[in-house]
Amino acid sequence: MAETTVPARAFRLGVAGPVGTGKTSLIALLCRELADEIEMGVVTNDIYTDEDAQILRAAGVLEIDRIRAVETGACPHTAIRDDVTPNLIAVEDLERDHGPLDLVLVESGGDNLTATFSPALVDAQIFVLDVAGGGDVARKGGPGIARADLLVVNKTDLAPYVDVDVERMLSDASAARDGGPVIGLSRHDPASVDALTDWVRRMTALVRGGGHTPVDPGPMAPHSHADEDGHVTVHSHGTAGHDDADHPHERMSHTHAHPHERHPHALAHERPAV
Ligand SMILES: Nc1nc2c(ncn2[C@@H]2O[C@H](COP(=O)(O)OP(=O)(O)OP(=O)(O)O)[C@@H](O)[C@H]2O)c(=O)[nH]1
Ligand SMILES: [Mg+2]
Repeated sequence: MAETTVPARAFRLGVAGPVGTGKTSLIALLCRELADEIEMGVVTNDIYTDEDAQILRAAGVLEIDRIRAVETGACPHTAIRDDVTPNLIAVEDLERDHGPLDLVLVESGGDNLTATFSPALVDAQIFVLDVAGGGDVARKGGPGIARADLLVVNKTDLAPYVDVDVERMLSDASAARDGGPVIGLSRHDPASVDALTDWVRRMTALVRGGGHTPVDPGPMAPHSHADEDGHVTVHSHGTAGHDDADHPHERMSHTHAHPHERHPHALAHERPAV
């Protein structure tokens, strides 16, 4: 019998980046532009709320039940890198309820410059910076900037107001990525929106056709968090994708657009070979 290389599941595309760079807006844009031609779903990760999911549902860009939220608890990068189970369950729920899907977008909770997705959760990832974070940020590098599958420099329309030279920032970013793809994006610039949607279309076809091997951009640098009581903890993560004892996970939960019974998912998730 001939082997098929087409994966039985959707292309999982992560969207990471620092707080407020425009991850939810980018996802809304992709839904608006592509939902007519690509079967899509979205999973959002917020620390204590499902606010990003609510924003996307309110934007009316996708059927509300195709937008699911994971509440990550204190340590947002944990949910996309060290303990990906609630996200995998949310993705699998979407595929079970609305499948077959072509593309599931997973938004990371806004985090620091070194937060990246585990390849156990996503097939590819976009890292989002914005010009308002400063023209130097791209030069500083880090695993997301250097090795995400695509780097987006967002809000280029704001560059004149924050004294950033966009061309310079894009060429610095390209240098930090050894020539890897970089897109300057503004939702007010249709050509840049086309560049983004073209990249997503091409990646979807590549991944669904079995022609893409996920790459791990690498672990986070040591970093610190303030907890709810204002205590700051500095820590680092192991490189093998397992939990550190000082990371609280107990708050992580998985919520739905409307209540329905939890299904009996096994907690061990094997990633099908692509
Ligand atoms: N001027 C301009 N503003 C933008 C653009 N894209 C997003 N924004 C604004 O940037 C702000 C943050 O956008 P979000 O999409 O919520 O950012 P986020 O990265 O999802 O934020 P967190 O999830 O909180 O980390 C919002 O006020 C958006 O309207 C853009 O292309 N141009
Ligand atoms: Mg967001």
